[in-house]
Amino acid sequence: MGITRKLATKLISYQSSIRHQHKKVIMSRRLHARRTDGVDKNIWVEFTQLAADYKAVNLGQGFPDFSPPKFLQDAFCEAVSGGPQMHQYTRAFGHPPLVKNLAKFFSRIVGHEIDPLEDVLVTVGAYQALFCAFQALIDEGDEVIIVEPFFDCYQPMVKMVGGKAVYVPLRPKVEGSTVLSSGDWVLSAEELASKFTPRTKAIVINTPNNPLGKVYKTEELQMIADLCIKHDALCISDEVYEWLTYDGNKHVKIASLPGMWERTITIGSAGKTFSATGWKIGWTISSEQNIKRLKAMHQMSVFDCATTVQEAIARGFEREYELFGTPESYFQQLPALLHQKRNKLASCLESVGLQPIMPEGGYFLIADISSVKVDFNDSMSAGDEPYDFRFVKWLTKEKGLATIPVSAFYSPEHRQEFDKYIRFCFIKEDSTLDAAEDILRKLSQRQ
Ligand code: IK2
Repeated sequence: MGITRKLATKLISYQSSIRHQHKKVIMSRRLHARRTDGVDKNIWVEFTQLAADYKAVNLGQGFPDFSPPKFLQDAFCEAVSGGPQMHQYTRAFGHPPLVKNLAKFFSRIVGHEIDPLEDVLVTVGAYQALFCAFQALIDEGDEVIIVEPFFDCYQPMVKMVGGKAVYVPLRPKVEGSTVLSSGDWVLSAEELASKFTPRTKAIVINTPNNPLGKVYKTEELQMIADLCIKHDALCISDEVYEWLTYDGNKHVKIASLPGMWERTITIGSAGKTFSATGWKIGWTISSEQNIKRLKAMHQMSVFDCATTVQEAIARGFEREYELFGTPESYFQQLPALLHQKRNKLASCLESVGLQPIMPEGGYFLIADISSVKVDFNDSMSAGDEPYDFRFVKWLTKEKGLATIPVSAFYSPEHRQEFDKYIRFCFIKEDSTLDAAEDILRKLSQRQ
């Protein structure tokens, strides 16, 4: 008995010393890559979960709560029953019918003959297009100018390749009274010019802009183009909301300006174009020498995208090519629908004292929350979280309305200046917008 106990004690101490040594090995080596440091937090993960947890009326993340158009759903069903090849791998850089139709469609718009096989790359949403662009074109030490407010992933994607993000904000030009339109938010030509250095590799722009809804005018794009040409820099142009413009504002592609085709990487999204964000298909269009580099990244990560979905989107573009500029075109119908929804939400916000900034494009609207006085309870005033983050959490948890804090679209340097705005997504059924309106009215009555 004595011997058994002794043996057992020895065994336990041996096991514990092995565990200790194993732990020491783990602790003494860094078993992860540095590029993942500091990029773990993500507003979409956090706030989408919060909206779901509290079953809130969701005007947060940017997706429609209605189905894509019937012609697209039909195209998808036809693709699914279109034979065995529809269920197998397709060409790595884009399903042939899709790249052909994208090239045909956008050649007409850019005014440049786009080669479907050399100048187009199909990706897993615009998100992967952005990832490939930064990975393929930015080196360690390169500077990348990012216009604020910006879609939040640009900054961590630049960081991951060892690049340095340099920020330049769109600022409201306050002439006289209040700023009412996203068009009043402008870049200072001098400030932008001062950001270009010999290390500048690229500038990232987003038009129509998320979250502000600004649609860049030709003169503004020309000013950016002139600087890119002068400093031999690239322009990564995120145009996922290109069809969604209002009040006569027109989307202009910077790639169509003289001297910009070779140095612009234009990024688009089928999810945003056809109200099918879950399909996760995007693309980049650029000159062959740029796309060749992006293709290398794509083939080393994703390789190719889902065949059936690409086939359906190809048919969607084929239809839009035929109907372009007519009232039957989805690219006319969707902005017409969203125009009404934008106005509905804006007038509700205005009537409850949340000053909206009227977006010229996209499907988001930002509003000033300064007039709402909130006494956050202790659990919501934790740490040094920006005011708008605390406000959005309070609105979701206590009032059942999910939105997105606007300071998340700014660099840490400028976040404080813009934490009095929150973002509402208006590509929602009218019943969802009505439910949001009820909540906002009750909120204004308690003030
Ligand atoms: N670029 C911009 C400017 C986007 O807005 C998005 C999608 N954003 O949706 C989240 C939100 O803002 O609520 C993307 C790129 C990514 O597009 P895709 O869905 O095609 O990957």
